[in-house]
Amino acid sequence: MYNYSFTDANDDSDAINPLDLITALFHCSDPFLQQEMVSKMSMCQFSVPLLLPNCDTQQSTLMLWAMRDLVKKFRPHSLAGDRTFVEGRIVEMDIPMVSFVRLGESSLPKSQTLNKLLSNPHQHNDTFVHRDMDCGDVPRRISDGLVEVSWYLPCGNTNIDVFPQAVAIANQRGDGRFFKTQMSFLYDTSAAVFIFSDDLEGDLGTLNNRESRAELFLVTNSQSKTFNMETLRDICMKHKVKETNVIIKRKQNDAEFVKALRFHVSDVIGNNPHIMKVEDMAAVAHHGIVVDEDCTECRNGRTNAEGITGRVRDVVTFKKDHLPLHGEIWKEISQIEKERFRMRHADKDIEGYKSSLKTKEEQLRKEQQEKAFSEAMGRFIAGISDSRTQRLYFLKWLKIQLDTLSRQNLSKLREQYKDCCRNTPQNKELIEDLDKQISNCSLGPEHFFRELGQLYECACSLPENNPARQNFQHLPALCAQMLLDGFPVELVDGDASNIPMKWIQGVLTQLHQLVDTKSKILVLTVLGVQSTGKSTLLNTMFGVQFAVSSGRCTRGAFMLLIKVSEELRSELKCDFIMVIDTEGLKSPELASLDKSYEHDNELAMLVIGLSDITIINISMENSTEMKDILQILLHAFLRMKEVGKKPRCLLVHQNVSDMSAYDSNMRDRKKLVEQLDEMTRAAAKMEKKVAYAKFIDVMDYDPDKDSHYIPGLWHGTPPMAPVNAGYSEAVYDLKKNLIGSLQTSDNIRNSNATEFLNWIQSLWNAVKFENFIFNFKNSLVAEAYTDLCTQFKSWEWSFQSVMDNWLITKETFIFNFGVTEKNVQINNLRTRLIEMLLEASEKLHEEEQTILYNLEEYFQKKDSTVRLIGKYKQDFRTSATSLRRQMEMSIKHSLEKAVEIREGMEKVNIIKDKQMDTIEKKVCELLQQCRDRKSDLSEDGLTREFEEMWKGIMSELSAVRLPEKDVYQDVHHLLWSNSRSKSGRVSELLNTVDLRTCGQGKFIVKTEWFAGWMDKNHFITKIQEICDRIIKHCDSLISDHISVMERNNTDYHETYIRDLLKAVDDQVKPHEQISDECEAYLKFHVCGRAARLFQKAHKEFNVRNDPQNRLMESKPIFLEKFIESFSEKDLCQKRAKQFTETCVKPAVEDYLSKHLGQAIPDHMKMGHGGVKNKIKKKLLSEIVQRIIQTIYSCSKTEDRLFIQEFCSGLRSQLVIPRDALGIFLILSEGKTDQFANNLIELMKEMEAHIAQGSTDWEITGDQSMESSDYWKYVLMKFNNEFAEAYNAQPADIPDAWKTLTAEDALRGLRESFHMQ
Ligand SMILES: Nc1nc2c(ncn2[C@@H]2O[C@H](COP(=O)(O)OP(=O)(O)OP(=O)(O)O)[C@@H](O)[C@H]2O)c(=O)[nH]1
Ligand SMILES: [Mg+2]
Repeated sequence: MYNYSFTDANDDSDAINPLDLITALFHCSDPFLQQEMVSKMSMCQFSVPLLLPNCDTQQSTLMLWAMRDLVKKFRPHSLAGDRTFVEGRIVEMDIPMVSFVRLGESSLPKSQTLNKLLSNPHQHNDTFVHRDMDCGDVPRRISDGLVEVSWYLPCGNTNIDVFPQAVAIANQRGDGRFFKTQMSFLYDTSAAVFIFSDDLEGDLGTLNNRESRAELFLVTNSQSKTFNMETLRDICMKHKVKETNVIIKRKQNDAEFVKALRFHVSDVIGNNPHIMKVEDMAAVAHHGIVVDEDCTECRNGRTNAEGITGRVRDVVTFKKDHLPLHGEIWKEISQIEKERFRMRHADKDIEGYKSSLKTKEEQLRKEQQEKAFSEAMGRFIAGISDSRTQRLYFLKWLKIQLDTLSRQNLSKLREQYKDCCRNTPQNKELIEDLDKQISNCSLGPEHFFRELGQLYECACSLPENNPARQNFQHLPALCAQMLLDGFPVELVDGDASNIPMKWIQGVLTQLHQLVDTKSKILVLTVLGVQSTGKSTLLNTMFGVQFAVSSGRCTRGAFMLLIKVSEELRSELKCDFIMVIDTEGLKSPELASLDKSYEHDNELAMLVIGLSDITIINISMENSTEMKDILQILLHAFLRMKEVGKKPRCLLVHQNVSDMSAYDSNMRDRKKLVEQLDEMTRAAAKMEKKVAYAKFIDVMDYDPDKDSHYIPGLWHGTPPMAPVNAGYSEAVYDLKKNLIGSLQTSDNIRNSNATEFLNWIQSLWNAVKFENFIFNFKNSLVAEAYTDLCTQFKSWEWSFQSVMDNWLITKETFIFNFGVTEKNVQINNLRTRLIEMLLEASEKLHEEEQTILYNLEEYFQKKDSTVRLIGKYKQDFRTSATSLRRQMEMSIKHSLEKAVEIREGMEKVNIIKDKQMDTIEKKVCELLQQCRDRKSDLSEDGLTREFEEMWKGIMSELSAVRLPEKDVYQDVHHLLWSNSRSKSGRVSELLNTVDLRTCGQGKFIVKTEWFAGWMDKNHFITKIQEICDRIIKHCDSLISDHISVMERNNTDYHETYIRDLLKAVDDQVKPHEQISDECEAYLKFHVCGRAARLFQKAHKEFNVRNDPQNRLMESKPIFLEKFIESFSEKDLCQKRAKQFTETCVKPAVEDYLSKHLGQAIPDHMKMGHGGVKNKIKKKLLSEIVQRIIQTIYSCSKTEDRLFIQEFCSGLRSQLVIPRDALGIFLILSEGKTDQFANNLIELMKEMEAHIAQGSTDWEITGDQSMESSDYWKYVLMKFNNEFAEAYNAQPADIPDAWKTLTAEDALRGLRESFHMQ
C-alpha cells in the first residue's frame, strides 16, 4: 500500500475520469435507462446531466426526457408554518437556476466549492465530481462541455437548510470559452451566472452580447498570480458587472468564502429572479442543442397519452365515466364470489341461496356488458398496441400525465393519512375515509389495465360465438407482452380484494406461448407492514420500478418478470424470476378497521402460498405485528391442504443502524425462534395437527442464515439526504444470499406459467373458502374467540333445547286436543294458543337472560384472554337477542301451524260426519239435472261429477296443509352453522357435499384426512374405532327420536339434528387426533343417515296427520257410496216414475173424466156459473192431495205392503189397473221412504202436467162462438147478481146478447164439452 502511493497515478493510462464515464454511459443507454440512471443518481444526491455533450458531433443534448421522472418533495420556508410541502416533477417546477461556469483559468476549485455550497456543515456530500476525488484529476476526454445540474431542496428547518427555497445549481465542465452554445443557453435560462475566472485579461468575449436577464457574478481569487484589482475594475466596467457582484476569494478560509457565495445566491433567488422551468428550456435549446424528447416516438407517445388525459377534468368522474367496469360493480361481484364460498349470510335454503348469488353475479356481469366501451379505453388499447418503443413512451407519458393530474389531491391525502396514522390512530373513521379517498383519487396506468381485465372477463362471460367476445381475445397477449417488457402487472386488485381470474389466466397462458413454453418461474415476494420500504427494497434489489411513495401506496399485489440470463438459467433452473410486490399490511392501530384483518390475512396467505421465497420485511419499529401475521399464516398453512410444500422465508429487519446488528441480535433471534415455535404449537393444537411442533416444521426458515439486517435508506434528513450506501450494500448482500440459496435449494417448485396459474387458482379458492381464521389479529385472539364461541354454542344449545322441548310438548298437546280429553270445545284452542304464546315469551326472555348472564360472567373472569376479545362482547349480546327473536318467531309459527292443523282435523271429522248428507244432496241434485236434461248419466259422467264435488269438499280444507319439510336442507344448514369456525377445507367440503349419498354404507376412515400425520395403521384403526362408537351412539339417538315421534304422534324437529351434532361434537372433542376433515366426514355420515330416516318419519307423520291426507283416505269410500247411492236412487226413481205413468196417472185421468162430466152440469143446475178449468184443477188437486196423504200414511208400512196399502187406501177414489200393478207389488227392501218421496215428487209433477198438458181443457174465452153463447147467456142472466156479489155496477150488456135463450146456452156448452 505504501508502495502504491509512490507510483505515479497519472501513469495509469487506463484511468478514466468519472465524468467521462458518466457521459459515456449516458451515450450507451436508451432513453428509458437514462431516466432510470438519472433517478438513481439523484436519489444519491449526485448531479445529473442537463446538457450532454457529444464530442463527435459537437452537439449537446438537453436531457429533458431523462429528467422527466424525477419527483421531489420539499418544504420552502414560506410554507414551513403550516406544515404543507411542495411535491412535483422537478422539470415542471418553477425553480430558479443558478449556473457556475469557468472562463479561462481559475485557481478556485469550482465543483468542490459548489459541493460545499450545497452541503450543510453537519453532512458533506459530493454532489459534483471534483478534482480530489478518486480519478477526479484524470484528464477529461469526452465530458468537457457537459452541464450538470443538481437541486437544493429545503426541508423547512432553518437550522438545517442552506437556502430557504429550492434552487437548481448548474455546473458547466471545461472552459466556457470553448462552449459558447452552452454558455448562451445558460445565460438564457438561469437566474444568475457565476463566472469563475483568474484569467481576467484573457478572452471574456462570451460575456458580451447577452440579451438574457441572468445576473452576472464574477468569482476570482486574489491569491492567484495574475490577480490585479485594476484589471478587475476595468472588466466590470466593460462587461457591466455590478461591483457588488464581484466575489473575491482572499486569504480567508473556505468557509467564509462559501458563506459569501451562499449570501449572493440567496440574494439572487430571493429577489424575484428570472425563472425558467426545465421543460421550457427546450424552447431555448434550438441553436446547436437538441432535445431528447424531440424524437418521433416520444412525441407520438405523448400525443397519444394526451388524447386520454386531455379529457380528465376530475379523476373521480373520469373513472366513473371512462373506466366504469372495475368500479363498484366489480367490487360487488368480488363480494358475491367470496360469499359463494363462505356462505356467511346463507339462510336455510342453502342451494337456493347459492343459485340466487349466481343469478346476482350474472346480472352484474350483464350490467357490465351493457356499459358502453369508452373512448379512453379505445385509445388506451391503441396506445399499447403500438410498436415497442412507442408503447413504452406512451405508457410512461400516460403515467407522468396521470400522476400530475392526481398528485395534488393524492400527495395531500397521503400526507394526511401518514399524519393521522402516526398521531391519531384512534380516529378510525378518518383513516378509513382517507384510505377510501386515496383509492378514489388514484389514477394510473394500472387502472386502465384493471379495466382491460374487466373488459376481458366480461367478454368471457358472453357465449363463445358472440362477436363482442372475439373483440377482446387479443388483450391478454398485449398484457403478457408488457410483462415480458418488465412492466408490473396487477395480480390482486387491492380495492376489490380479488383476482380477476380469467384475465390472469389469459395473460399467463399467452405468456407461456410467447416464450415458446420456456416459462419456468421462480417466485419471490415481499410482505410487511405499510410503508416499511418493501417496494423500495425490491426496486433496489432488482432494478425494477414498483411504485414507491410515502403514505399508502401499493394496493393489492403486482407481479413483474425478470428474465434470467442464459448463464444463470441452468443454475437457477428457471427462465424467469417473478417478483411480487404486495400491499402493506395494516399496522396494529389500524388493523381493527373493518375487514382489514381479513384483507391482510388473505393477501398474505396467497402471497406466501405462491412464492418460493418470501421476504418478510420487519422494520424495527413494528416487529410485533409481523408476529401476529405470522401466527395467522401458521394457522392458515396448517389448515390448507393445498400447500404441499414448506414455504421458505427470509426475515429482513429494516432500519437497523447498528453495524454489528447481526451479532448483537443473536439473542433476539433465538428468542424470536422460541416465540415462533410456541406460536406453531398453539396453532397446531387449535388446528388439531399436533405433529407440528416447530416453526420450521411449517416454514422453511434457518434463523441464522435467513435473518438479515438492513440499515436505514437515507443518510441524513430528506430531501437532501443521499441514499445510505450501507443500505445498498446490505440489500446487495441480501440479493447475493438469496440467489445463492436458490441455486442450492431443492425446495423450488419449478413450475411453468400454466402450472403457476393452476397454483394461483387452487390457492385462491382455498383462501376464499377460509372463513374463520382470517378474521383475527393473531392466534391468541382467535383461540380466545373460539373458546367463547364454544361456550356460547353450548349456551345456545341449551337455550334451543329447552325451548324445543317445550315446543314439542305444546305441539303434542295441540294435536291431541279434544282427542284424548273428551268434551272439549275445539273453539277453545285459540284461547289456549294465546296463553301458550305468552308463556313462550316469558320463557324465552328467561332463557335470553340466562345467556346474557353467562356472557357477563364469562367476561368477569380474571383471565387475560378475555381482554383480547372484549370488542366481540357486544356481538355476542346481539347474537343472544337475535337468537331469542328467531326462536320466538319460529315457536309462534310452529304453534299457529299446529293449531291450524288441529282445526283442520276437526274440519275433516265434520266433513266425514256429514259425508252421507253431502252425497245425498249432490246425488239428488244430479238426478234432478238428469231428469231436467232428460238424459241418463254414464259411469264416466258420474265419476266426473264426483270429482267435481270432491274438489268442492277439499277446497274447504285447502288452507290447512301439513307442509313437507326438507330435512336434508335443514341438516345442510345446521352443518354450515356448526362448522363456522372450522377450516376452509370444511367449507369446501360442505359446498360440494351431497348429503343424500352420505351415510349409506359403512363409515371408513381414510388416511388422506390426516395430512401431516405419520399414517400408522394403528392410528387409523383407533380413529376408526372412535368413529364407529360415535356412529353407534348417534344411531341409537336417531331411533330413540323416531320411536318418540311415532308414540306421541309428533313431527320431526330441527332440534333432533342439533342433538346429534352436539353429541358428535362432545365425543370428538377429547380426541385431538381427529382432524377437521375427518370430523366433517363423520358428521356428513351421521347426518346423511339421520336426514334419510327423519325424512321418512316426517313423511309418515304427515300422512297420519295431514287433514287433507286424512280426507283423501276416505275418497274411494265416498266415491263408492256416491255411485251406489246414485244408482239406487236412480232405480227407485225410475220405478216410481213407471208406477206413476202406468198405474196412477191413468187412474187419475179416469177419475177426472168421470167426475168432471158430472160436476159441470151440477154446477149449472145449481145455477152456478161453472168455470171449466177451475173445476178441473180443483178436482185434480183434491185427488192429488188425497194420493199424497195416502202415500204419507203408507210410508210407514212395511216395504212389501206399500203398494197394496197404497191401492187400498185409494180404493174408494181411484181404480188402479190391476194388470199394470203386478210388477210393482214387491219393492226392494228398505226403499219405501225413498219410493214414497219419489212418488210424492212425481205426483206434483203429474198434477202440473195434467193441469196444463191437455189442450181440450184449455179455457179460450171468446174464441168459439158456441161456448161464448153459454157465457153470454150466463152474464146476461146473472148480471145483477154478479154486480151484487162483486159489489159493482151491473155490466152494460150488448143488445144482441139479449136474444140468447137457455136452449142456446146448453147447446153451446154441450158442444164444447162433447156431450151428446
Ligand atoms: N427512513 C427510511 N425511509 C425509507 C426506507 N425505505 C423506504 N423508505 C421511504 O419510505 C417510503 C415508502 O417506501 P415504499 O417502498 O413505497 O414502502 P412500501 O412498504 O412499499 O409501502 P406500501 O406499498 O404503501 O405499503 C418512501 O418514501 C421511501 O423512500 C428506510 O429504510 N428508511
Ligand atoms: Mg409498496
